[in-house]
Amino acid sequence: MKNPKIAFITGITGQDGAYLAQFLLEKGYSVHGLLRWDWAEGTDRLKTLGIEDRLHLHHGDMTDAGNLTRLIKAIEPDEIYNLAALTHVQVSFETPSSAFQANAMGTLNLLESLRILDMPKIRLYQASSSEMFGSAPPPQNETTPFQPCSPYGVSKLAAYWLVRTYRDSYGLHASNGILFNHESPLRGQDFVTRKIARAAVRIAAGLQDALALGNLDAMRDWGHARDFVRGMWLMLQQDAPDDYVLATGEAHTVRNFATRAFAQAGIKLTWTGVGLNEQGADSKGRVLVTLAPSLFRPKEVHHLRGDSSRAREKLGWRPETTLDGLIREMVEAEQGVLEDGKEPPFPQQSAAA
Ligand code: G4F
Repeated sequence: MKNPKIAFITGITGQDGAYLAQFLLEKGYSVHGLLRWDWAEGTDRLKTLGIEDRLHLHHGDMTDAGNLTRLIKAIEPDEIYNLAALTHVQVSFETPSSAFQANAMGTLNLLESLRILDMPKIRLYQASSSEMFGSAPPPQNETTPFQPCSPYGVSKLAAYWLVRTYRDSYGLHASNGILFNHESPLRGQDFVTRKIARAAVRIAAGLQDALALGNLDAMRDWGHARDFVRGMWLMLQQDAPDDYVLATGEAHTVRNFATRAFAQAGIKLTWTGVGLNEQGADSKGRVLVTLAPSLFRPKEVHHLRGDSSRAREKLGWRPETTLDGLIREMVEAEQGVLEDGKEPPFPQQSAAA
């Protein structure tokens, strides 16, 4: 029997890492993952997908170059997916230095390991982000000039350029996936989609009075993480490395997402008021959504809507889950959690989100 391909995933315990590991296992890969020893969420997502026991997990840290080099030498992967990062934009305003260490310096450590080890068969996927576009007007694609608006966006842009520089200088097979927002029931509770889905279900069940949100006017292009990890893999199956946008091409406001999620949970929201006084109420006039100034960011990315024509044409990639399908899955998952009577996993990382 042919030996399986070997994949090494940094950030395997996150939403994307868990779905990617599941996807690669289904393809017959031997999957290794980097596990941060102090990671609070542990392996909850891997357990939820029922794959933890099929993985090879190694303790390590993106900021420890020697550790990364030794691991890559021992694992001898065919493909590396660099998903490890501090991913919360608001948190990156609070801890910009550690965001930069993990996201930019971590990627540099990985690239240097690959250069020093000189293992040319290895293909690298870099998790770049639509946050790099920042205030650039939509639709954004691979040729749109970047205008990041947060320490997170800047750190991801540094990593993006490092990958391109190492690709051009040393011939690495390294590709950037510029991914627009992608969500699922495995999202952390401090990202707006999961926060809304969870609150809608808890309010409908009488377990929570109201939900506080920040900027309702921000527009995001939300897809399903399961669709996006398939795109990551497709990038590494190409003969030549390149950079690709993955997006649904549709953008909606946070307000619109909340309206749909509450409707899925059985509550019809009506919005009244302007600015910080805007609020969402149910048909009995009970105020269920309010705005909190602390949840607004120092600088906001107002409108992200991706043009993924290149990925659709060259990779044959397209998203399969609609926004309503995504919301249904997220709300139903929260309802399932309540029925189980267990506290939901993947807790909040930030007090300010
Ligand atoms: O869910 P979010 O925190 O995601 P954000 O900032 O768009 O970033 C996510 O997607 C990026 C891809 O573009 C990734 F690179 C990044 O790692 C992360 O996965 O916020 C979405 C929008 C923002 O405009 C935010 O200001 O929702 C707005 N928002 C309004 N109220 C809120 C809230 N965001 C959060 N987290 N919590 C709120 O209460």
